[in-house]
Amino acid sequence: MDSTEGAIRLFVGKDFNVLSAKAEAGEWNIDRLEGGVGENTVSSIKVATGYAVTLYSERDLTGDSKEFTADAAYVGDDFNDRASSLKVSPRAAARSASTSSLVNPGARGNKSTAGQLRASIKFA
Ligand SMILES: [Ca+2]
Repeated sequence: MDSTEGAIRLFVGKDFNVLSAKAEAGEWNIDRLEGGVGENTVSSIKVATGYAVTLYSERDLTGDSKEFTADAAYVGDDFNDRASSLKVSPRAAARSASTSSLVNPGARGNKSTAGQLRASIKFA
């Protein structure tokens, strides 16, 4: 598994029903993601191993926020149909014990990749 399949997958239904969009590491307004999911529609989310995602209730990473580090068949009453932006980040250290093959000590290189993605994002 790698990031080419989407570090994060967003679904408009609970229980991973109806795939709507994928997101790689970076900061995103939801309506900018490939797949074209709209704001305030996300109800469940899949998080690839080694990643974490923070959902925000408003655009440009503002408003209320909630972090996920694993799949969530339901984002919760507090965030259902509310997400408008999100931040996806590699979670290098936390997984090193159980999945060492996914995280190498030189993973700092990921930072430059994330930086590139981040630089290419234009919040409207
Ligand atoms: Ca919202």
